[in-house]
Amino acid sequence: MKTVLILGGMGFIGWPTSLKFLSEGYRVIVIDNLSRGDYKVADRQKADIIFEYFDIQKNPRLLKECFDNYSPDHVIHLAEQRSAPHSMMDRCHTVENNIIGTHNILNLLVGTNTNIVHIGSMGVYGYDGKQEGFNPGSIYHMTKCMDNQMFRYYNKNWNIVYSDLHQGIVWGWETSLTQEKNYGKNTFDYDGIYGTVFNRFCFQAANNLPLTIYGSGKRARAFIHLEDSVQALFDYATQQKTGTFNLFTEIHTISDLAEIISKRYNVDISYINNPRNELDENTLDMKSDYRGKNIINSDYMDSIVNSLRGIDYDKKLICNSPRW
Ligand code: USQ
Repeated sequence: MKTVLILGGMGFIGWPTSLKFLSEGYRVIVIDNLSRGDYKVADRQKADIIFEYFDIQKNPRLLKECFDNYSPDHVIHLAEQRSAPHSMMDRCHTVENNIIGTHNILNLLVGTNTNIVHIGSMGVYGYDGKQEGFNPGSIYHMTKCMDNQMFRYYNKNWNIVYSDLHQGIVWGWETSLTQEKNYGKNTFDYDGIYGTVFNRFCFQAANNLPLTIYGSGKRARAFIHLEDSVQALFDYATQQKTGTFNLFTEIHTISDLAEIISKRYNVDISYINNPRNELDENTLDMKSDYRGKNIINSDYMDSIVNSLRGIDYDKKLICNSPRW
């Protein structure tokens, strides 16, 4: 039986990825520090996974024990602080967590045949219309650029096989596997720090709140659905391709997304001062290395919006983004 180590395997992308590998017959080892603290771990441990609870940045010794005990075929690295707004409030934590954590893993891959798959971000290129080289817009995106440099170096010097997947904004909630299995719901963030734009709009539409466009909203961004994101992680892990890949299925401006949702669910749009330091308008002329589903503005979107109707939420969290 093949073994996969999924770092951050309890999170929004990690949990469906864990179930995906399980369904493909893998022994699945999840390592997670439960930093968001709100996962129903007891329910999830009913699944046939091995769960190791520790922080890979602070405990390189425990990480080494896991490598020695389980000899993984693949490592999926999702154990990063993944919010751009949070990274602007806690720069040191984001850099320490993401950079040292990634390096702790790479250090243990030397001398093994284990490949690593990591989620980077389309935001590493910046959104200035050039898309040449790296030009990060936040500390979070800066750490993804630095991760990429470390992958390249470890590949050059020790032939470490890595796939760094620069994904667009991952949207959605459940996947077919998280719905089918009875291990509790996947995580969903609607707030202004961890919630990302399209999921926030779905949540706002479901609860009859105006859609919060920052600035003019004429900024183009790339998107990929959670189910595609998980499939890509599985494909790149098993195909063992080395390199940096761009993964998205659709490009829309924020205002186009808001228009689609506003019309479909009859909700208002509210233009608010942009809390972020970013261009107000940009185009995005990028090619994706992944073919997946184009399902924004579909029945699938209806199913997310309907499942978010009437759930308890805290109004103070809708516009709580830090300014930078
Ligand atoms: N935005 C709004 N209204 C909102 C929320 C966001 O107009 O209510 C705008 C932002 O100003 C920004 C765009 O939507 O221009 C995207 O913001 P976001 O919060 O959806 O995404 P971002 O902060 O860029 O980061 C997210 C994830 C990150 C991932 C990244 C992919 O948090 O983990 O790597 O998307 S990408 O953006 O392609 O770099």
